[in-house]
Amino acid sequence: MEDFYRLKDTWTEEEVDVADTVRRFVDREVMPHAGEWWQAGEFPRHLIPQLGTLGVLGPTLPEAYGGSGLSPLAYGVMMQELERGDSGLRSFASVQGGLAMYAIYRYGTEEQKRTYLPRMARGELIGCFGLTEPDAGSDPAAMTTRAAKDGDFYVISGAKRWITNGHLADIAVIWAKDDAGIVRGFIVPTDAPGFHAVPIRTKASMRMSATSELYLDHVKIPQSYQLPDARGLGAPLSCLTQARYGIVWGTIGAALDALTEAALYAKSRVAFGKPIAATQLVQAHIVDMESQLVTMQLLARQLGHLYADHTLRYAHVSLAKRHNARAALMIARQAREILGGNGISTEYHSMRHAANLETVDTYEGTYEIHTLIVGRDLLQEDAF
Ligand code: TGC
Ligand code: FAD
Repeated sequence: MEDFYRLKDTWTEEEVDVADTVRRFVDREVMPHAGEWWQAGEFPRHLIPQLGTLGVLGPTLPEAYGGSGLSPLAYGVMMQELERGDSGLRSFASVQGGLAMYAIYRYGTEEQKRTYLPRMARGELIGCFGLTEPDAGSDPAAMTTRAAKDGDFYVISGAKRWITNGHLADIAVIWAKDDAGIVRGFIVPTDAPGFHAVPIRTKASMRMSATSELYLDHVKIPQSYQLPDARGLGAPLSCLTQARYGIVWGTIGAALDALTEAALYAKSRVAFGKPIAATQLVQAHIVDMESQLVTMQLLARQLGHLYADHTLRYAHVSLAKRHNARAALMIARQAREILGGNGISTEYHSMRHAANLETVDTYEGTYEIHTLIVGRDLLQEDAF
């Protein structure tokens, strides 16, 4: 069920090793407590040093910057194993590695890379990525946060919303328009005067993840905190491509956990004198779920090959993110249904995954936005 098409036969030794290591960690440290942490609405901060030691924070970066130069496929299976535990755990790693660290790696100076990246890889320094604003989510070009030049300083003012890791972070990568209206990136220490992070406590999804509003009230930072090579919206959008790639893989983990739970439950739950697994309608659900899962796995694997071959385009990532987030959500909802009344309890995992996947379907570009990205690529017509 987990590997119906025997894709693991093609895994490299590196992929097998990282998957086993992360799987053991998640089974031991996360699975027994995931429901409880999710209910409490808190990110398990005590796991952060262990996540650093496991090597899941920025693993594709070169060793000089604290990474381990992992292949895109090995990185993918790592994200899959994390999200088998909880989407919030994978989100922590995606934002730290795929967004905040990648932004510094791709657009920062050598000094910025050496100052921040190794400590971020070890989990000693936490980062967040502030692009979305209260009135600019799908359309980040409409952002109103401003970075005004003031001698050798920038003064940043504005608000960001829905920022993962926001109130855990030591540094925030903030995207703001400069005096010429060009989007630029800045490394903002979260203890700078005028910077406030406020947790969002009303979530019915992603409850194990820290999500925040960020307020920047005339936050004055030296020019040396600017990411000099980031000019224009393409810079933050290129970071999104990295994190979206991780989501394509991560969603497989959540879907797999839900499907496995539903299949086990169906075999042991008796109704009308026989296991519900022996009814045609439950089998139809399970086969639909497996069919979706296999499609997700094949998409992710080929996406990984395109990445490794340097032929990956962002529309490829959009199609796979759109498909896999929605397919995982459908699988988790069906799993919840098979579990009946028990399915709504966090003693089981499927409802927690389904609730989380509502966010995953929305963040990093909604289903509709990815439809329009792929539509534009295929038809060369902009329909936003
Ligand atoms: P558009 O003209 O399309 O693009 C501007 C420039 O950027 C380039 N570009 C990309 N480059 C790399 N990767 C991508 N994904 C790119 N998308 C666009 C593009 O080629 C262009 O370059 P150039 O050289 O021609 O200037 O800009 P637009 O304003 O029309 O916007 C297009 C649109 C709607 C696709 C874009 O705004 C978009 O993707 N919107 C969705 C916003 C989004 O996904 N936000 C996510 C915030 S972060 C988050 O959710 C973290 S969740 C936590 C976790 O990951 O776990
Ligand atoms: P809107 O853009 O207001 O969209 C509302 C609806 O309108 C959606 O269904 C959308 O698909 C639809 N829509 C919009 N435009 C069109 C169109 N042209 N055609 C058809 N339909 C359209 N952002 C960050 O910067 N950093 C983070 O770390 C981060 N973490 C997040 C964590 C969580 C838990 C959540 C929920 C969000 C996070 N986000 C983060 C923000 C996320 O990326 C945005 O919520 C997402 O991009 C959608 O933006 P929005 O919420 O403003 O929705």
